[in-house]
Amino acid sequence: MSNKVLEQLMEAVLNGDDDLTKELVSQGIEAGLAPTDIINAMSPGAREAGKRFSTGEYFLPELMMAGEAMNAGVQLLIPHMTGDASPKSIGKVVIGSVEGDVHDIGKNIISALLRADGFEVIDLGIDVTPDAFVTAVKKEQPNILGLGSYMSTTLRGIEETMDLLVKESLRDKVKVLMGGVAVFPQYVQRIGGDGFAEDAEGAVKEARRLLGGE
Ligand code: B12
Repeated sequence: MSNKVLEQLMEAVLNGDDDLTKELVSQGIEAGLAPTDIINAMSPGAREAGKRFSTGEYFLPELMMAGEAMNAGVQLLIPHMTGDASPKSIGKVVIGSVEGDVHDIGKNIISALLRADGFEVIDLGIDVTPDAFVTAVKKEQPNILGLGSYMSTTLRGIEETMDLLVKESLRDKVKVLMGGVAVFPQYVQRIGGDGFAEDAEGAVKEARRLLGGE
């Protein structure tokens, strides 16, 4: 039964059917599937919607509906990503989607999984300016700064944030973890980031690695 749920989930997200997505996610939770497996089943639906949008087969309303369906499923899953609920924080992360970028479903998943893993997460939300990231780094003194960029046009936000960190003499005080569909390992290396992950489980592993490397 569970495999069938996972197969149907991709289609439900792609079709922007949020009721069916929520129903299938609930069935998956009841069947004892891991939240990350359920997310991994929904993500190809969102990716395919993006592909169809770029080829002109989907228009903005369909893109929005796919995003809403994915988000509805993720919101149901977040309370189930609680980990061992240990009150002790293993490290602090400030995270946000960069300036000009309102995509946040992936970032929200990462924030939830990092919290579940014992990190204290300060989520600055979407469309976060370099100034706002740097102000938060000064105030919160996190171990890790997470920058999410989901469009080629918003990669500039990552670069400007890195430049401002250097200018404010903060670059060696925080590890910078980067991700989102517009970001690639070679890019991260080129602009001097400390870590990259292409999915949420990878992000938790990278965050732990960066903590250990301090
Ligand atoms: C849903 C969606 C939307 C929704 C967003 C809803 C929301 N609340 O986020 C809406 C409809 C609002 C939207 C709007 C737009 N979108 Co849009 N959108 C998508 C879509 C289909 C799916 C994104 C998603 O949620 N995926 C599911 C999540 C789980 O995956 P994810 O984001 O990749 O996150 C995973 C990893 O990347 C990683 N990760 C994510 N964040 C981070 C952060 C860190 C620190 C780390 C380590 C890892 C990490 O872990 C996550 C979990 O596995 C993508 C297609 C795609 N391939 O991504 C297009 C896409 C990103 N959008 C695109 C575009 C063009 C737009 C618009 C400009 C459309 C328009 N004409 O208005 C606007 C821009 C708005 C803006 N200013 O930001 C393009 C970008 C192309 C480009 N230039 O690079 C894409 C790629 C579609 C395409 N192929 O054309 N969009």
